[in-house]
Amino acid sequence: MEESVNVYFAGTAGCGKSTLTSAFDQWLETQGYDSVLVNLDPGAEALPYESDIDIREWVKLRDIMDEYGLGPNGAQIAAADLLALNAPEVKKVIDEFETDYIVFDTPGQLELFTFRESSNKIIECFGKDKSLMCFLMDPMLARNPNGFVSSLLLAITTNFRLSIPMLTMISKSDLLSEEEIERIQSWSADFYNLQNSLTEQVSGAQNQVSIELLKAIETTIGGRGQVEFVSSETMTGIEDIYDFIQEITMGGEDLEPR
Ligand SMILES: Nc1nc2c(ncn2[C@@H]2O[C@H](COP(=O)(O)OP(=O)(O)O)[C@@H](O)[C@H]2O)c(=O)[nH]1
Ligand SMILES: [Mg+2]
Repeated sequence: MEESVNVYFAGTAGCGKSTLTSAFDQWLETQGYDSVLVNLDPGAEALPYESDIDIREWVKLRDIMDEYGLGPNGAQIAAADLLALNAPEVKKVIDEFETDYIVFDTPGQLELFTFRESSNKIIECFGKDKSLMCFLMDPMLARNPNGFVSSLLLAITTNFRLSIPMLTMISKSDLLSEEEIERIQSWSADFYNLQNSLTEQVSGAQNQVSIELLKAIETTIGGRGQVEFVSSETMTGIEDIYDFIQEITMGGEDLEPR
């Protein structure tokens, strides 16, 4: 039995992770692949899908708030750490499925996934070798040059922290106009265009900061902030996720960050 591929969907709150995790899971099934959907968000109140495995069976935000007398923020942090503690148990359940793909919906707030050491533990426990991530950028943020740079920084930071191959996508692309998409594509293709748009958007000291940041990003990722567009509404770009998985897992390359 081939080891299954783990695909994590991450991004800021409300960027469309849960919806896309479910859309991708369904798309895989229609293509004849077997996939298992895992909810890793202990704070989810209502989910737009029925998961195969739900972390809330082990760790639930509401219960933690009651049990430890914590507010939602403290409980989120406790939950993130409890999640890592329970990961081996969850892994046992995952292993009962014989499947090609495991898709993971991650906690609502990105910082819980990016900045807690527990996420690295979870990814390692579930098997890091065949793991990759789909990082979603919020379209309303990414359509402005300053927001695009900020989102890119978040994506890079996440990749740096978790060090698994990452595909960066603008989510809910159906909400963007054709012009907005073209503009973002031009930034993504050439940072020179991004720098020009930044200069138009802001002035003075903030502009200087933006340009210095851009230079640092350019050095880090070689001048290309390549992004794809995806929409759970129109199913645009769903296949790009699959192609990325193939590229990473079939290419015979080690699963190092790109
Ligand atoms: N127009 C549009 N709305 C979307 C799309 N994906 C998600 N949404 C909406 O965005 C909101 C947040 O989505 P959700 O998946 O819960 O985001 P999460 O917090 O990142 O898990 C919900 O109201 C969704 O219906 C999309 O592709 N297009
Ligand atoms: Mg969600």
